[in-house]
Amino acid sequence: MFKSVCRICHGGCGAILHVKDGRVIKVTGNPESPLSKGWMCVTGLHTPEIANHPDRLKEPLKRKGERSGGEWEKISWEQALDEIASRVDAIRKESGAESVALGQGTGRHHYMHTVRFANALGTPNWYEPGLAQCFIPRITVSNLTYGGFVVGDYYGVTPPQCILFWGHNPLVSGPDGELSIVVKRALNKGAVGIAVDPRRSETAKKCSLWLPVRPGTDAALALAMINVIISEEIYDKDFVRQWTFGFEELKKHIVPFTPEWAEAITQVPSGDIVKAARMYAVNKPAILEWGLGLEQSPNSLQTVRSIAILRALTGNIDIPGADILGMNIIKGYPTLKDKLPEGMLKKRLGAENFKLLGGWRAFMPSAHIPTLFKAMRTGEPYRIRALLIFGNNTLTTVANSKEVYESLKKLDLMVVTDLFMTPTAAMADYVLPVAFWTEAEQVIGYPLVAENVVMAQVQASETGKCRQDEWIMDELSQRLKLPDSEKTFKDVMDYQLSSLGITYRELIEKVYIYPPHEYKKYGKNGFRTPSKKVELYCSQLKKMGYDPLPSYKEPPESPLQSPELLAEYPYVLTTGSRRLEFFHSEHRQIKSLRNRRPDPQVEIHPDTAARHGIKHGDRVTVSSPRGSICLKALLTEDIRPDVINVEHGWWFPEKPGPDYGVWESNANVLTNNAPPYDPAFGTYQLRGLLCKIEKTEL
Ligand SMILES: Nc1nc2c(c(=O)[nH]1)N[C@H]1C(S)=C(S)[C@@H](COP(=O)(O)OP(=O)(O)OC[C@H]3O[C@@H](n4cnc5c(=O)[nH]c(N)nc54)[C@H](O)[C@@H]3O)O[C@H]1N2
Ligand SMILES: Nc1nc2c(c(=O)[nH]1)N[C@H]1C(S)=C(S)[C@@H](COP(=O)(O)OP(=O)(O)OC[C@H]3O[C@@H](n4cnc5c(=O)[nH]c(N)nc54)[C@H](O)[C@@H]3O)O[C@H]1N2
Ligand code: SF4
Ligand SMILES: [Mo]
Repeated sequence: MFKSVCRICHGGCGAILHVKDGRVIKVTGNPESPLSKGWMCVTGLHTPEIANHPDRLKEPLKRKGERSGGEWEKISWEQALDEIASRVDAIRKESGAESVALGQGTGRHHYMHTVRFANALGTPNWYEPGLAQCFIPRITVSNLTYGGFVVGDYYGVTPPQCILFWGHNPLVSGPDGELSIVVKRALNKGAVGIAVDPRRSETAKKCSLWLPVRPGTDAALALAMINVIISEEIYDKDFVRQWTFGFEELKKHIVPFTPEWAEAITQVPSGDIVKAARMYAVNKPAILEWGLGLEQSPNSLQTVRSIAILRALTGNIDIPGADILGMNIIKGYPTLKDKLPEGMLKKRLGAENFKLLGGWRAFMPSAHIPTLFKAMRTGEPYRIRALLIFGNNTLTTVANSKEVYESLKKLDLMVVTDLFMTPTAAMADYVLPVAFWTEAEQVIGYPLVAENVVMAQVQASETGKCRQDEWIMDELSQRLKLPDSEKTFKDVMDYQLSSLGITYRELIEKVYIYPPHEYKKYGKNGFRTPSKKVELYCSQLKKMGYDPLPSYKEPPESPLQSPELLAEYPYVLTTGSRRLEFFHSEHRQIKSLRNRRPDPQVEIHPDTAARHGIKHGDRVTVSSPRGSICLKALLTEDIRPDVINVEHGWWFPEKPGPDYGVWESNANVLTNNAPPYDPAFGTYQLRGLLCKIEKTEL
């Protein structure tokens, strides 16, 4: 029996692993966990089925014959690592380290190690499919506005009185800073809920007020709420006076953004906007749960900023039962950023344009995905020759999959590490088998970025020759003689814990480190911003040439902005709303999970469906200017009649490779990676696009 922490998603549920002959046979929730208290979700409880799945990759594979030909040779780790290292070495010597790019998936255990590996390798070009589309706008805006990242305080003695869910559905997507179970408990205990979402999501159903916003117009709604809170003087006057910077500028700026102005843009009745503003401002303490609804449109900076200001006006920062600033009790990951040669900062693809994604002031500087993939495809501004992907199903999770495919085809060297063969891995030259969470070691600070609780993930089982990603990177670093390659990920774990005076082995004994939360930390030294206050007017943005006060901008592809497309594509497309059973493109091969949700679904309002003769369960073709896919109709009144909601991440492991049906129902065949992007983050548009629907002719 091993006590560990589930890492299938970003959560960190305490888990007890029951092991026999080196295999996990059962998993149960660990009641000792201060976060999950014995609870685990349906996917977590299927850990043994995932860990022991017969399709798990078990040995390193080398391509035989043509790319995507589907023929593989099993090779040893020694051979795989020697050959990959020598090919990377040759490419970096011929074309510069920048021509070797690294890719990775969302928030995995090896996340920061990949950044470290990129810096040591001397390449500025690494990416992750979230970042500009996920979390980086929230983290960066929090840092700029409050000087640190905030998370909901569900664990203290004071319960929240109100929770405002903005473009976020934590009852399903829970572990993205908070666990669904604690959110559900807070709502059940009487916190009043408000949901801003074009769908009446699972979370919205538990709220007393639902604002069905037109996708992509959230900034207008937030500006109007700021207008109401200021003009009705229901802001926290003491907090605003003592702890905010730029209130007078904001007050002047906000005058035109009335609820009536916002109603015309968002299509939310002005009366409901006023009601929401009052509910959030008056019911204190309040938590504001924000999510992807805000980050997947090209006005992500100002949208997230406008919403961040609501917390500050109401003083809901770092007080019990509100949004609290993280404690960061372990040392920051040593990413070796000083090892990246200076000239390389300039070469980072997209950095010059998108300063808060790739520039030196960015929270975690990375390459801009559309610019990187264009470089792969066209050689402009320079060629990307090699791509090493540590767990990202690029063909399903990056916008405009067909262009992604064309880009990957141009590579001289492509390496993918994964648990399973995927349509992306099938294009690689080498596919390396990685350890599942039950097979890997990690120090986990949770909630993500805030790190108020520290936990140990332990190796409890083994599968074939699978090794954890960090080990693979360390082995390559040693072969390439990279700086600091003598220190392995195990040394890094001990370094991180040195702030607590313990080692990883000692953390395993303790299971959890959970110091009491210190509220109102700003009372001592102020907020960690240039003015030491919450920046309603953001001086740092101003310095970088961005608007210091938030504003609204219509998304580039929308019924108002692109009327020329409207005749052919009359509906608004959103993609990606999460499902309990799947993590992005994962788990389609896990029978028990797939049986609960066998087909990719498109949510359509019954009135809209009737116009096209579509019935519940029919096959429907959804098309955008980029392409068409086919899904099963789920008719529901819980969605705006003009909105079509498509699941993302679909491919069919049961269909033949190398494609595994990836072109049939993959939402990113529809999405757009073309400019304009958010000017600070380079965010592309995954929601609020235009589409049409028709019944599929069989
Ligand atoms: N249209 C649309 N597209 C989206 C989104 C959307 O809402 N709409 N959401 C975006 C967001 S927010 C995100 S974060 C991304 C997520 O995008 P990805 O990170 O690509 O998503 P996954 O499918 O979870 O993971 C990719 C692969 O990682 C493998 N994997 C799992 N664990 C490990 C591990 O420990 N090591 C390695 N090497 N591999 C592992 C899985 O088997 C899977 O094949 O998708 C983005 N794409
Ligand atoms: N089970 C499961 N859990 C997950 C994941 C998963 O794949 N599966 N993925 C994880 C990851 S990486 C992430 S980033 C999180 C994401 O978690 P969330 O932030 O909750 O993201 P979604 O569920 O994609 O979208 C949230 C809501 O945004 C709404 N929405 C769509 N467009 C708009 C809009 O323009 N404005 C507003 N206001 N709302 C809009 C959708 O209808 C949806 O209900 O979930 C994490 N948790
Ligand atoms: S919520 Fe995430 S961490 Fe928790 S059990 Fe489910 S998959 Fe695992
Ligand atoms: Mo994400």
